[in-house]
Order: sequence, then structure tokens, then C-alpha cells
Amino acid sequence: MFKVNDIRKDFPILSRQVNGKSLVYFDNAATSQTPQQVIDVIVDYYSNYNANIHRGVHTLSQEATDLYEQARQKVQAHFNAKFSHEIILTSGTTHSINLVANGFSSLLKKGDEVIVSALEHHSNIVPWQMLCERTGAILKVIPMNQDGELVMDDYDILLTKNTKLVFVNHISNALGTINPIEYIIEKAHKVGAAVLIDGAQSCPHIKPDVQKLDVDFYVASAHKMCGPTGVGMLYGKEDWLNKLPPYQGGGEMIAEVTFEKTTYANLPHKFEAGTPNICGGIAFGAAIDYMNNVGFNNIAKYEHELLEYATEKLLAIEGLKIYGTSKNKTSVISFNLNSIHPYDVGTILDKLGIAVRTGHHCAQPIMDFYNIPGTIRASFSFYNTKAEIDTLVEGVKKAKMMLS
Ligand code: C6P
Repeated sequence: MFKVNDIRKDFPILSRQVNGKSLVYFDNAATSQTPQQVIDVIVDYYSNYNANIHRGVHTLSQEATDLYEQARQKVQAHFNAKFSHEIILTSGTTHSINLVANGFSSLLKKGDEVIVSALEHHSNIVPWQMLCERTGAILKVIPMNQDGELVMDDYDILLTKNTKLVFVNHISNALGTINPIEYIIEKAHKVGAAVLIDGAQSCPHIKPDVQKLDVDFYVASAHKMCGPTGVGMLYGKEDWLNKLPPYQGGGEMIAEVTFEKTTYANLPHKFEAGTPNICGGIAFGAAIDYMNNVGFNNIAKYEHELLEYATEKLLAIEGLKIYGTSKNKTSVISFNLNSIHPYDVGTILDKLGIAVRTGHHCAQPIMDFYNIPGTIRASFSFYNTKAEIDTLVEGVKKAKMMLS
């Protein structure tokens, strides 16, 4: 039995009031809330260990370095990377994708092909468009269907001997669709293409095994998995990370610097220029511990229950349409109410203490596909309850009445 009421006690923010009502936080796909166990690690770091890392012989610096490197090992173990130097700690998913896209500038030439999907967040579109502009490579798109699923038959046709890279999200942030990444990776490798999986939305729900997936790059953000903002990870196979040039130049990423020539540090430091988000990295490790203690099997089972419950209740409201109806989806419900603008519904829900995201969710091509300006997105986490879903349903009914 999943003890959600006990879990909720770990999250201080869940007991606050918003606009005079108990907060109902359904914007988990934008950022998750932070348990006390992670907040304590942040306070402890600044109270006892704050120092720069990899630089000082003094005790504080060495202790902070140890904590940071232990966090890297936690990330390695969580994603089952073969080596800890295959884990680059970045500022988040966006940074990780840009790092890889920038690196491929020196590996692609005019006429090479790269494949994206119709279901991507702008973070997994724009850096690659910039890469194509720099190199003359051609961007191809795996189309989607009305259910918000990728059309795999078309993917098979898009892959050619010229395909060098495929980049797809594991789970769509706007619709919640879980994409068939095992198939995508296997097929890409058959034509010799590398694959980057954007795991920003999967990591709060699933524990990915990068070796089992045989994926070349996997990226995620800590703030979507109970960790702080401004920190995230890039997993890259050792061979690929060795092939890519550094992204940024600066302190820590060098072996030796003279005015004639600079040589670079070994992995992972080659990609970690400047003072990193040390406290954030350590807290990321604590967030991974926290989520593993709750257990990803428990999380998946409970969130699925929430998804089914909410889908049934919301669909009972006349004029409500859900976008993203794949059977294979996670706990995200994107919907609209007749022709009412999503922003208006979101504003009324906020007055009732309910936090949802409205708009295009940084996925404009998906909105264009459905020919809508945006949606109302309710995204559930393992600390949400069916009672909160009832509050949302009542709120949506009220908004409909007020705005119709
Ligand atoms: N999506 C959402 O509300 P950053 O901002 O770098 O941590 O993550 C970017 C990102 C990349 N890919 C996917 C699939 C994402 O969902 C996100 C972030 C949030 O949907 C904020 S826009």
C-alpha cells in the first residue's frame, strides 16, 4: 500500500495556502517539489562544507570535492552508466543538449542528415536547428498522429545511410506520451547513427538503464526529480565524449595552458568549465536517493492510478477534450474546455489554489499540429492524491461555468 499521506509530510510546500486555499500542485512536469531530506542537504552544505572544489588542499575544499564526486557516482549508479566519467554534471537538460549539439558541429558536414521528432520540447529542436545552420546538415522530422504518438513506419523511411544523429524525448512534456525509444535506438544504430534521448520528463517516473538501452547520450534535469534547479546531467558513452570537443573553455577543463596551445583535461572535467553548481550537484545526489527510497515501481504504479482516475473524471465534463491519448503515457493530462482560452482557465484555477501550466509548453509544433493556441496541463506526481484531483475537477467545472 502506497502511503501517500506519509510521503506528503516530506514536502513542506504542500501544506501552504495559495489564495486562501490549500495548494494543489499539478505543475510537476514544469518542476517537482523538494522534500525536506533534500532541503536539509542544501542547508547542511552551506552551513558546513561551502568551498570551491577540485582546487584547494584545505579541508573544506576536499570535503566539498568528495561530496560532489559522490553525487556523480550516485547519478552513475542510478542511470547504470559504466563509468562515473561518463556522467557530466551540467546546469540541466537544455545545457546538456546544447553541449552535444555544439560538439557535433565539428563532426557533421553538408548533406548529413539528423532526425528529430514532432513531439519535442524546444530545447530538443532549436540547438539542432542551430547545428544544421552551422554545418549544412538536413533536419528531418518523425511525424505524430492524432493520439500524440510517433509514426514509426515513417521513422523507418526517414533513416538512411546519411543519418548521423537521432534525438527524441523519452516522454513528451506536453502530452505525456512514452516514446518507443528502444526501437528508435536499435534502428538508428543499424544505419550507424548516434542517439540522444531527452529524459527530462521520464526521469521523474522511470529509472532508465543507459547500458541496457545502449543509448549514446541521455540527458535530464534534477529539478524535475525532487532536486534543485540549475543542475542536471549528460550521460555520454565514453567513446562519444572523447570524440566531442569541449563546449566551453575556462578553469578546470584544461590539462595545460600556454599562450601557444591549451590541452584539455580528461573526462568528465573536459566538459565542466568553471565553478559548477556544487551544492546543486550534491543535492541532486540526495534527490536520487530520496526517489529510490520511495521506489520507482511504486511511483509508476501509483501515478498510473492517478492518471486513470483523473482521465475518467475530467472526460465526464462536457466539452472537455484531452490531447495525448496514447495508451502508453505517463501522468500528464493536457486538455481544453470548448473554445475557452487555456490561460483563462488557468487563472481561475490559480484563484482556487490549483497550480497547472497553460500555454504551448515550449512545444509549439505540437500545438500547431492540433491547430490550438495551447492547452491546460495538469501533471501529477507521486505525492498527489485523488482528493486533489477531485478539487481540480470541481475547479474546471467552475471555470467552465464562469467562462461559458
Ligand atoms: N519542460 C515543462 O513545463 P530544463 O529547462 O533545461 O530543465 O528542461 C528543458 C526541457 C527539455 N526537454 C523536455 C522534454 C522538457 O520537458 C523540458 C522542460 C518544462 O514542460 C519547462 S519548459
